[in-house]
Amino acid sequence: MEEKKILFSAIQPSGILTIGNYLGALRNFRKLQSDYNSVFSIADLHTLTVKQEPANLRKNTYELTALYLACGIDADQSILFAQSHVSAHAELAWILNTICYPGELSRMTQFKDKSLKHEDNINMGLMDYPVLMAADILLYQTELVPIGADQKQHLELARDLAIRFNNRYSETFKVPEGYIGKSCARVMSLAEPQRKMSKSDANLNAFISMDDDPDTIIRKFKRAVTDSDNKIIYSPEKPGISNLLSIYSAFTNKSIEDAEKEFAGVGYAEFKVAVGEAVASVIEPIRQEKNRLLNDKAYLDEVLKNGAERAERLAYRTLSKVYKKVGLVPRKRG
Ligand code: ATP
Ligand code: LTN
Repeated sequence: MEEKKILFSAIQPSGILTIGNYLGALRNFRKLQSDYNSVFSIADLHTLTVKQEPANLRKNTYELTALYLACGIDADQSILFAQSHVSAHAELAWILNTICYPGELSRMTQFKDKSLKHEDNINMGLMDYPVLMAADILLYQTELVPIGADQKQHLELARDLAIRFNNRYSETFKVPEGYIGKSCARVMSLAEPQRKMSKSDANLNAFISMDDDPDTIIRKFKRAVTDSDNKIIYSPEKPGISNLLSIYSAFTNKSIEDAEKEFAGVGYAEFKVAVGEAVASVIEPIRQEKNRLLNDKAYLDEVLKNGAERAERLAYRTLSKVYKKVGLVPRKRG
C-alpha cells in the first residue's frame, strides 16, 4: 500500500442494512476510500453479542460483503474482510481488556439500550463490545474512523485505550480520529422519529432496508409518522418532517433550505412520495447489483480470502509489537 493515512471502519452483519447505515456509514466509505488506505471489516464477532441464528449470520455475512461491493467499495484498492478471519482482533481485545475498567463499559449508551432490548441475554460480550471495536481500530494504526453519530462514545473509548496503553508501555498505537458525516449522521425511525433508525427494529415500517424495492420504499414513506400541521420545514418541533427533509437532502444532494423551498405549499402526501422516489432511485441499482453479486459466492469468497490475507499482515505487525511490549515471550518458529 502506498503511504496514505489509514482509514478503518466496520459494519455488523446483523441483518439487512437500512438507509441509516448507508447514509451514516457506507456512503461515506465510498467517498473516502481513495483518499486513504482503507480497511473495511464485516464485524461478525460483534454480532454474537446478540442472539444470532447461525445460518442467518452466514447469509448476512455474504449479504454485507456483496452490499459493500455494490455500494462502490473497491476490493483491490481497499481491504475488505471478515473480522473473524483475522484472529488478531480477538487477541488484541484480550490485551485491551486488561487496561479497561468495567465502569467505562457499563455506562455506554449502546450497552444500556441493548441491555433493555435483550433483557434475557445480557452477556459479557455485550458489555465488552467497545473493547473489541477498539481492537479493530487500533490494530491497523488507523487515523480515521468514519462512523454514524451513535458510535462516537465507542470511538472515544478506543482513543482512551490507545493513550492509556501508550502511556503505560511506550508509544505503540496511533490515536484515531472519528469522522462523522455532516448530513444524516443519525437517520431517525420512520415510526418513532425520536429514535434512530435501526435494522433490528421489530416494526418493519420503521426503517427502509437496502433490500426494499421501489414500491415498498414509497409505501413505507407514505406511512411515515409526521404531524398534524402541513408545513414542510426543518424544526426541532417537527422531528418526523425534519427527518424526511434530511433524508431527501442526503439522497438528492440538495441543501435542506433548497428542499424546503422546493416543497413550500406542497402537501405531506405529495412530499412523502417525492422522498420515496428520491431514495428508490439511488437504492434500486445498488440492490440489483448486490443481488447479482450474491449469485457468485465463489467470487465473494475470493474477495474475503484476499482481504483477510492483506488485513492479517497489517494486524500482526501491531499485535506482535503489543505482545512484546507487555512482556510476552515471542514464539520461536522453525
Ligand atoms: P443494530 O440495529 O443491529 O444495532 P445498527 O443498524 O445500529 O445495528 P451497525 O452495524 O451497528 O448498525 O452500524 C453500522 C454503521 O451504521 C455504524 O457506523 C453506525 O454508526 C451507522 N448507523 C447505524 N444506524 C444509523 C442511523 N440510523 N443513522 C446513521 N448512521 C447509522
Ligand atoms: N460497532 C460498530 C461496528 C464496528 C465498527 C468497528 C465501526 C465494529 N468495529 C470499528 C468502526 C470501527 C457499529 O457500527 N455498530
